[in-house]
Amino acid sequence: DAGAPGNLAAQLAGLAERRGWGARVAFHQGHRVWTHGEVHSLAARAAGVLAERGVRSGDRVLLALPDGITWVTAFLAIARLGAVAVLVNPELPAAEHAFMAEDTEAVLCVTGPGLEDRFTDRARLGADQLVALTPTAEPADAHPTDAHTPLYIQYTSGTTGRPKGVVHGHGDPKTYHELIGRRLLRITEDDVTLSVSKLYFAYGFGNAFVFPLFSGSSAVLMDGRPTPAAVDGLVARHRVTLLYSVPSAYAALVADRGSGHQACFASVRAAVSAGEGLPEGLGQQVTGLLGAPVLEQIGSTEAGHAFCANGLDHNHPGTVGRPVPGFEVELRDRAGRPVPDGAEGELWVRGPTVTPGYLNRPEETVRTLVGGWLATHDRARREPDGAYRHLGRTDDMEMVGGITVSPLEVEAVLRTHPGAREVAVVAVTDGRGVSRLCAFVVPVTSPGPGLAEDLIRLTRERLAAFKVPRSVSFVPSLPRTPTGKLRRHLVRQGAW
Ligand code: 3SK
Repeated sequence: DAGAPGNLAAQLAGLAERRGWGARVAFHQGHRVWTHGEVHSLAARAAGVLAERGVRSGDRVLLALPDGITWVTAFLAIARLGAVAVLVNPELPAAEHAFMAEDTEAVLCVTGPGLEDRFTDRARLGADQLVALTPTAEPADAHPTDAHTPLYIQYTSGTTGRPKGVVHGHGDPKTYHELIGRRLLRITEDDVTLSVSKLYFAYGFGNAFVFPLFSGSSAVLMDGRPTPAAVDGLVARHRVTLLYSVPSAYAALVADRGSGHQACFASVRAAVSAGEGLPEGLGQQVTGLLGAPVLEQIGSTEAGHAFCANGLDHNHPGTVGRPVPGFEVELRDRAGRPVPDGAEGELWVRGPTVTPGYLNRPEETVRTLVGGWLATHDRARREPDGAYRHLGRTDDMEMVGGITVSPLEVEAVLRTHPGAREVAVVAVTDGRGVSRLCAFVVPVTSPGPGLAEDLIRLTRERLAAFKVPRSVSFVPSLPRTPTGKLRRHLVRQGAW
């Protein structure tokens, strides 16, 4: 009963008041907590600070802060004024921040620690100044908006290419919560969330900002790296009930803690995995370790949150689940025709929160959004129960010796080796223009002699000869997007 989806900040403040959530904890950060009442009151005053700085409805304000209460109140303050928050990863290089500020014509940049020398060509407000000015500022009124009034912009480069700004409206967060938080995950006031994915990213924004504020529950905000020690320490300390993570972080957790149930995870009632495909074996190990179901889902920045998901009522491991109610999903061939049932195709989705388009990119908008349908560039197959099995990205295929190879198939074999923590297989072209399949492996521990030969032998035993990598390189990490999707083009270029 959040009311008609008008101004998001007003929707949430009104909901918290009507439901009596004022004194309930909304966010934990370090040793501090903030109640729902405190969050909405801080946000109204922070909106006063931004209004004093000249921010008006429709203006774009760039938010380059680490996860924390200041991020939350700054976002709600921008929303309250009817301005548009541009959510950016604070760790990006200066040139990418400059591009995003320019592309959105941001009137103000709210910056975090370490970014003091950024955005020198436009108005800036440091997080510490915002925090200092907020308590004494006059609360600002909520600007009237409707469900389609732009609320926030997130950048996506997908796994390739130049970043594109994706716009979402004031009505979208309520829909994410109704469809996913409430119906599929059955979040209640008593849940405690931990999301490895950060707030500036679509997955983290829904998990740790939208769902807690719409359900009267709480989220643990983590501004550092989600190392296994950080994750299990926070789960145990805050008695986390919902853990949202990505396959590479789950793999690190299992490599560190094993797959036998551990008491520190006793409070977890469900885990969610997204960002890239969760290998079935890893899913089983995570279930063993947490003693809770792992619900895989798939979404995108353009869709706002997940469009296919497993839920507590229906979980089909190895798939990304069924279409989220309200979303339609079609599998199409390259010519855009629907494929026969059971065949592989490209996933197209249509649904209530799909973005109207990219900022300043009419041509890319027309290519990606056709008649209200979004081309996801994911490949999938429909299972008899209506769940979708994710088969990688349309740009995942590699060409070697004139033959197309799915690197995912080779990676799945390499991943079964106990010495391999993460793997990526790509075609690399040598100085003579010859393409060879090469494996890049993050080893579990420092690689002993013979590990590379072992891995090659494994693929030779299980795969056709043309799918066997010609070399194995050990690397400390692989390039990934903030949700853990492999940046295959960077692996191909050897540039990370
Ligand atoms: O990356 C995904 O698959 C995802 C899943 C849920 C919500 C948002 C995103 C981007």
